[in-house]
Amino acid sequence: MSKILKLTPRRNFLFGLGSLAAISAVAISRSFNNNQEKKALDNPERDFTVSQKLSLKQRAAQKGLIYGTASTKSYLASDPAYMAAIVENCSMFVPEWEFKWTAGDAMLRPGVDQFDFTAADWIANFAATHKLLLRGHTLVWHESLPQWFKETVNSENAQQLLQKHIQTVVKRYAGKIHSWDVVNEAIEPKDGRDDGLRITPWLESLGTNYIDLAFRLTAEADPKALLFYNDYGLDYDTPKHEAKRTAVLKLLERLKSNGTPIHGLGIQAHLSPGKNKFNPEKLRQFLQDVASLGLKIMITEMDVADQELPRDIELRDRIIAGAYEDYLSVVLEESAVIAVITWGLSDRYSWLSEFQPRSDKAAVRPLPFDAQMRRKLVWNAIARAFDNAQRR
Ligand code: 9MR
Repeated sequence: MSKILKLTPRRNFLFGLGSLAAISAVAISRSFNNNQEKKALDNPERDFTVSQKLSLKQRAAQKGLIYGTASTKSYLASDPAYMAAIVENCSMFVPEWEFKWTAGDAMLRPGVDQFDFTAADWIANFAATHKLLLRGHTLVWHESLPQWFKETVNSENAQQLLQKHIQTVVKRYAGKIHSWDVVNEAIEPKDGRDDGLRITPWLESLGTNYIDLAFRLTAEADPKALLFYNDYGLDYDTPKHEAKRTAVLKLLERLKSNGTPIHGLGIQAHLSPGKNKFNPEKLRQFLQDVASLGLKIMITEMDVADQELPRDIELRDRIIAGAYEDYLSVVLEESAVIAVITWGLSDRYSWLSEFQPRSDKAAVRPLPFDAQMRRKLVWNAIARAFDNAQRR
């Protein structure tokens, strides 16, 4: 119990990362004074033009792909222009808060025996009304857990808690969900275990089998939904990302060989150009390895952190759009990739403004539309990647 209470909340963890990032921001802005570095990331001649007047979802659909975004009831219900842009551009929707145990202003699990579906139902209705495919995000995560959970969970009651949560939530939306992120972010090589599993309340109370169990319970409660394992830190050519790719692959292999009902891997793709080296070959190989297990792949939370990029908006937007197109043109070569989701649609609403703000206080610009709901080069970059993709 005490160990669980000592777990660092995500917010602090990210602020922790934030301060580390602030230190490396100094290093990076130094390197941006170095023209060579800047040239490597920016090409003022780069072409981001697109042909035809089609939305992102139409361009994706032409290739048998899905494009979607994440948001919350709070933003959608108070912002008709934002809602309209989502409906115009997206064919898939992910609730950023409402299907979690608790997040933002949403509280699905107010108590050990309590469920409050008001906000989650609103999201399910919104998706149905606008014919958006709906993702369930997420059932089992070490973050966004209510205080009562942390005070209650132990090895005697954890299985029952997991079972009750999954059966109740998944059954309620059964038939309405395209895919569930059944387990989110369960790998953390730096926690030091041989299997790379993150040390979480679930692992500590149930052992390694909590992952298999979660997938089996979800499959029983909604046999039609696709079941995904979702994680971040898989994108770059760094020892950290390499270790994560290896551990995720090992986990997926184990789940498949146990006969666990898993259908895909969600790659979050929170990118940070200028900070990490992108190696298309390594990413391609990883995607092939995942696909060879018979799994689908979705890019589930794409955005580009600009915390360490130059302030100049034209230059910054070009670098960000370049990072999107470079990444997507590699992942869309793999036919197992079925969808691309950005973690928000407009810079008006991005977790990065709060979690990874710029030290110069300039607004972050991680998404396809700016804060005034005007299309940015990122929109073009995504459109181009869809236009150039092979048909599925
Ligand atoms: O964007 C989400 C933010 O609004 C929430 O406060 C936070 C905690 O629930 O989660 C953010 O989304 C995360 C996602 O659920 C899992 N991958 C990382 C995302 C960004 O932190």
